Amino acid sequence: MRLRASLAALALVAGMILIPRVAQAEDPQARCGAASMVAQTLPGGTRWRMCWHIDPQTGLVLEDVSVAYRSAPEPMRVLESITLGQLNVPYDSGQTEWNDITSFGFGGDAMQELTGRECPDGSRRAPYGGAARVLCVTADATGPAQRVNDTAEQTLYTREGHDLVLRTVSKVGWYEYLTEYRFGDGGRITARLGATGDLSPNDYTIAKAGWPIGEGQQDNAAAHHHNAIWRVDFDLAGGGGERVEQLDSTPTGRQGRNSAILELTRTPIPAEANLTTANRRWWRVVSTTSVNTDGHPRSYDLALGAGDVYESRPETRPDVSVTQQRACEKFATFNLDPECGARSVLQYVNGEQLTDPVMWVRIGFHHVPRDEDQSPMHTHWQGFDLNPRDFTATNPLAPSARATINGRP
Ligand SMILES: [Cu+2]
Repeated sequence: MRLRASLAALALVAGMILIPRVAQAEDPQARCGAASMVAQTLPGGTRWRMCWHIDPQTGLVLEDVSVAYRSAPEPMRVLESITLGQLNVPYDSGQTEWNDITSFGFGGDAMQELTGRECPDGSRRAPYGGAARVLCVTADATGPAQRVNDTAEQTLYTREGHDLVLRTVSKVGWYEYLTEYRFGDGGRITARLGATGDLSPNDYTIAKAGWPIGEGQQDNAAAHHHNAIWRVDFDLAGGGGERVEQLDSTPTGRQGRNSAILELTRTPIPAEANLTTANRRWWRVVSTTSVNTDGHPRSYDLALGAGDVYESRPETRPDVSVTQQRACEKFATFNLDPECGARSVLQYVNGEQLTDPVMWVRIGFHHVPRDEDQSPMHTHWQGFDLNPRDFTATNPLAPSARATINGRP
C-alpha cells in the first residue's frame, strides 16, 4: 500500500513536469492550425483542446475535442464534432413557425461581434480568415467541485471547479441566441442555448395561447417553443467506432432487508433508433477499442436537461435519435442537400448498423412570456450534459493522498 502510494506520488510529480510537453504536442490529428484552435489549461491542470469555426447555418462548430488531465497527461479525444442541427420555433397561436438554423442561420450576418464588456477576463477570437471577434473564451469558476473531510487523517480536501467556456451570439429576428459550450475540469461537456433579445412584436394572440404583458389584459404575447436539436459526433479516445447502450434501473418488486431491490438493465442499441426518456433511463456511447486502467471501456453518458417536448411534429417527439455518421446528414430537418436524399432525422433512422454513431439531442423550452420579458428579455437557457463514465480509472482530480483509492477499500 505504501509502495503504491509513493509510486502514485512519483507519477503525479512526473505528470506535473510533463504538462508543458503536452501543451506543445497537442493533437497531431487535429484538422486545424493554431488560428482555429482553442487550447487551454484550467487551474486544476485539466487541459481541453479543440478546433472551432463558424458555419453559416449552424453557427459555432467545435471539432476534434480532446481532454488531458494532470494525472493522465496524454490528450484523449472525446468528440469528433458538436453543433446545432436545428432550432424550431412554433408559436402556440398556430400563426407562426420558424426554423432558425436552416431558414436564417446562426452564422453569416447573424453572428455578432462581441465587445470586451461581453467577455470579461476572457479572450475574444475571430474565425480563421475573418476580422470580427465573435467567439468569447473564458475560464469560469464553478464553485465547490469536490470535498472530503478525512477525519482519520485530519485533512480537509477541497477543490474549486472551473469550466472552459466558449460562447457566440447570433441575432436572428428579434431574438439573440447565445450558443455556449462548457468544458469542465472533471471532463463534463455542457451544450446549451440561451435566448435573449426581444419578444416578437408580431406575435400577439388570444389569452389562452399567450400571456398579457402590457397594462390590463389586452396584449397577449404568444407562447412558443424553442425546440433545439444538437448534432453530436463522438470519437471516444480517438479509436473510432463506438456502440450505444440504453440503461434502465427498474424495481424488481422484491424487497431487501431495508429497501426495494432495483436492477440495472443494459440494452444495446445496435442500429439507428429514436429514443424516448423514462424514469431512471439514460444512454451512453461506449468505445469499442479503448479501456481505462481498470479494464473498463471508456464512455460518455448523456444527461438530458429539463425540457418541454413539442409533440405536434414527429421530428421533435423523440428525446434522442442515434444515426450512423454521414457528413451530408447535417440538419435535423429541412436537410435539402440533393446528394443526401434524406430530409430529416426521422429519415436518417432507417435501420443502418451503428459503427460511428451520431446523437441528435432534442431539448425543447416552452416559453410563456411574462412582464419581465420587456425589455430586453432575461436570458432563458436550455441544454444537456455529457459526462465521462470510466474514462479514467479514478477521479482524475484526486488529491495525491487519495490517488490510490480504487475499488473496495
Ligand atoms: Cu422565447
